[in-house]
Amino acid sequence: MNTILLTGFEPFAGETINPSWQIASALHGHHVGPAQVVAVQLPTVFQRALEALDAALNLHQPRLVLALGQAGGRTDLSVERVAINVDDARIPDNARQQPVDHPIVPGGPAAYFSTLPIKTLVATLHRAGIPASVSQTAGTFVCNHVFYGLQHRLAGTGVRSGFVHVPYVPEQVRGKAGVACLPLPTLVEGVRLLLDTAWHHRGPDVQLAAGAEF
Ligand code: PCA
Repeated sequence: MNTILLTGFEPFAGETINPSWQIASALHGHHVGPAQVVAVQLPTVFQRALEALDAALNLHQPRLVLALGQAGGRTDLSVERVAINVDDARIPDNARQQPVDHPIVPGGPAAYFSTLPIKTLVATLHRAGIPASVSQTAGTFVCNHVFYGLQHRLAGTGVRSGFVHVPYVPEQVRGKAGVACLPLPTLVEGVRLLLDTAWHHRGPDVQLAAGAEF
């Protein structure tokens, strides 16, 4: 069975929804070529999120994995380039844990790159008129924790994987003046395009300047 694993997180930091899970659940069962999308929700809890991810990897044996997370304040679909080997929580997770400067994998590599064609993904979204960019940091909270754990587990297996941060949806920004959001249907279409492109892409990524000075 050709399976694509698509994960999203439970709400955190006082929110009642998490758009990452709304997107993932909307695409559950969707077909991409011969593959089928399986959506799995991860707890927004250090360690427990990786236990849930491990269970999903073992159960579904996916050929491609995309993890999604909410990044409130971002203005677009942010295709993450790199996961780093540190937990440094500015706020507590949903189990009230707040690790500071803990390695995710003691003795593990400092970082892992996404194994998705990040520039091709951004270019595809731009062609479709959907706001997107390459992000140079996935932060140091539970999203980076899951991204690092995912890349660590799949390193050398040939199974491609990566992480995309998504902005708030409109219902989350009522009363938050000047905070960016995108409509859920735009985000769902964007992630559908990301999965389709990542599944069908072969060979090297395109050369496209998408760096940052700071
Ligand atoms: N975003 C958080 C964790 C869960 C989520 O959706 C993050 O960016 O780390």
